[in-house]
Amino acid sequence: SYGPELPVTSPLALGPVVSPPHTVEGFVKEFLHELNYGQGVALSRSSVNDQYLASARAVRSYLMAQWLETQRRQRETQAKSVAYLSAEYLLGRQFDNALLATGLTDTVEKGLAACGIDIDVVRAQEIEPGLGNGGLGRLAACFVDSLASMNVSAIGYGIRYEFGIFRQTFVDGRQVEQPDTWLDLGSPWEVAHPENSVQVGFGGRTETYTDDDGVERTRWIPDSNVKGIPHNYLVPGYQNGRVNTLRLWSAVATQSFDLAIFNSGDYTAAVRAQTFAENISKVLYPEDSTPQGRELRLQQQYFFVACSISDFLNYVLPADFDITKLPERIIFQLNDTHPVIAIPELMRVLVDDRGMAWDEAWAITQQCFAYTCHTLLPEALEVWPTELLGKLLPRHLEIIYRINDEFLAEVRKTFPGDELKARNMSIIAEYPERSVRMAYLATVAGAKVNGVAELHSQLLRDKVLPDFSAMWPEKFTNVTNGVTPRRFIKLANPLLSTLITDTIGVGWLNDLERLRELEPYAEDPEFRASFREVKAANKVRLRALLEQRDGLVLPEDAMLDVMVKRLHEYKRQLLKVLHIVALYDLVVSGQAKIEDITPRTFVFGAKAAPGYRMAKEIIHLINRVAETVNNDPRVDGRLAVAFPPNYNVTLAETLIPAADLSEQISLAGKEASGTGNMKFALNGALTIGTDDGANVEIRQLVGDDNFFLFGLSEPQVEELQAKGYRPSAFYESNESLRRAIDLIASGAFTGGDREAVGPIVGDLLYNDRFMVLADYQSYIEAQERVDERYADPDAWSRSAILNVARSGFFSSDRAMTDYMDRIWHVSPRR
Ligand code: 475
Repeated sequence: SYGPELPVTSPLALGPVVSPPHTVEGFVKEFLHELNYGQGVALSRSSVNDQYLASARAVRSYLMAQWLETQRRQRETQAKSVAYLSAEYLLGRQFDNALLATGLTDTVEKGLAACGIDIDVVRAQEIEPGLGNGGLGRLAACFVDSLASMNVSAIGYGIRYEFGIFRQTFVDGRQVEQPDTWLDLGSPWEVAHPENSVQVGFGGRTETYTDDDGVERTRWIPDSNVKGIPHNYLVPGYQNGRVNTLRLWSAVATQSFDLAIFNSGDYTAAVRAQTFAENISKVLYPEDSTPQGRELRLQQQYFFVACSISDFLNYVLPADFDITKLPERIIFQLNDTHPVIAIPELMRVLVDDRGMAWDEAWAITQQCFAYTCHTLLPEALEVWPTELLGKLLPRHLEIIYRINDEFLAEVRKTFPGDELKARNMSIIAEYPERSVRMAYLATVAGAKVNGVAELHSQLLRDKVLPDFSAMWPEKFTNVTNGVTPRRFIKLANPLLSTLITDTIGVGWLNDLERLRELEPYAEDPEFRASFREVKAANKVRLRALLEQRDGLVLPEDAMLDVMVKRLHEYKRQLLKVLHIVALYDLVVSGQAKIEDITPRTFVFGAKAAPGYRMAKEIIHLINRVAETVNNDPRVDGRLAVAFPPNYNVTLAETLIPAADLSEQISLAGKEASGTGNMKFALNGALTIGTDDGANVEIRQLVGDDNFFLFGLSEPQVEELQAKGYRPSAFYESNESLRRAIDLIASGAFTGGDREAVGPIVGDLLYNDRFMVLADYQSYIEAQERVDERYADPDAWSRSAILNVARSGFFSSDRAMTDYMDRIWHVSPRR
């Protein structure tokens, strides 16, 4: 609780909040203050880590002033806000982003230099918060950046995992995971508020009782509690003075709970309880797209949404807020099904805690949530066994049953006599075990449901949720993903940014459609030359990084052909491998002269879920192929394969700007959107890709001439599937494909070991769920068109420039505008 009202303006007429002056001297003072009094070291004795922590805290002070002001304005206006609920935020490093947002880059560089410190050394000290797996987590980070940059009142809620996504190492070419100890050297960007902790219950039972007005009510009596401690991360808008909040929760044991057990004399049980609580925010589940239904995962999900709802209702909203007006003040956006348990939680709070009638609470709840789906793979759609859910959250299961009963009554009214329809649409599945379909719950409760690219949204409507879209066509919409141009153009590619600004002036970074103004320069030889120089310099920068980071030495002056994304069979890293092996085979079999092969360096970056066997085999194969190709004198360095371990946001920022060719080669209909594809196009790489996810829209925008399309379309995939797909037929009828597979199968890359490649070869020939073999020939032909275009530097540059000029649509600012218009019905502050 707070004390008496204090003045908004601080004494001595210093203004509402006192920010350090935006001068070199102002920064140095703040920096030394943090170093001497925060870290407790003298400059002369300070370590790089001390210097990093002190610089970060000094920069944070500038943000903090704006953050306080942003919050004051929000309290004043009480405008409708967006609460983004996401189990993952793949933030990337904070330091440069904070400098860019505050416009302090030069000031800080000079200030540190005055202290004898190289800003690059300080930069390199930061370990990125990797609190996400891949696309979904990075999307959340882009969205909170855009919301702040567009001056939208928004708050992000999530989990402060003590260990983020594992650090990937390779031992004998195989992936070995190491814990991500990102907090070990200090976490200068967060502000913890243990005094604002929230208590969350688990387990126990429910009971009914009659309240003072004689009304029958239900209450939940949990058998354990944990405490959520909020950690605020500041999310600065791009040079607009707004700083939003990202609030991440960490779990600790509650005192009362401990005491009860301690008093019972069972010390070890008490310590176990502590462990139970602290396990909840211990580690990010490293499964991307194929989550396992683990109890701890459900605990994590409930933990963070219960904390977030409580925080919003009891702390963010004013104490006298009329809760029936909730939809006028908030929309909770559900980032996939991970936070969907928030729906019964809000119902529980409204009905059980606040005494609201069920129907009124339901009407409110239905206006407060919207759901984004990020997948089409059936194995990625979350279901929770009712047994597990009921044990952990008995009251929530009751609420879900009631929601389902009322929903099914509506279904039976809409489709009279169609009991099959009711069974198909039921939130509760009966087979193979009774469980809750979280996507259905989100669809029933949500005001809107969206997919993340046009094709994906269409397939979501037609294939995943057809009955729902028939019942509520207006519920369904699309918002194509986007990426933040601040991080992925301005910070990642400073040379290109300067070239753009020199050409079209300032202002494009928060109005990315203005990149269109570059179109005429595609025909300008001078501009094309400058554009090529930028790409060449970015390759030099990448070479230096990979040599220093991993001891990898890339050849100079080769086409850089990049495939970076999570390792998954549907993304088809194997198709890329087959291409490399086929080229290698051409060389070593003497079918082609090495001089006739376009020099290419293939770069992979990919983590595999630790339990995903086949993905790990593919990683091993890539490393083996790399070893063989790179060390074969016949290849003479004209083909090279690099697989730097531990691909993350930080590496992406150097890798993507250097790329010539972007590999987006998933089987059509499987990649919901992709967002890496957008980053590459915006940085002037050409895409070789299937008609899948947002590739479809990239191709439409950049034009067929500037995109290398190949492969089956989604309807063709369906057709082939329906008539019976036999991969071995493709193997038998295609010589190049047969030779490539045979070469792998022969053990040529595994030191003669055929068993090591058995699972991969066997799967390709007899299963090939993602139709690698069916798309092989088309892919090889598209790669030949790539070589042809690349042989003409002017033609290539023209296409690359047009990719940049026509990809402004893929700014996450545009995505936010679409969410605001189609889903949230909020507008930016002026
Ligand atoms: C899609 N992650 C991309 C991206 O919309 C799309 C799932 C379960 C548990 C943990 N993480 C996940 C995803 O499903 C995921 O990242 N999906 C991706 O979302 C953003 O661009 O096509 O695969």
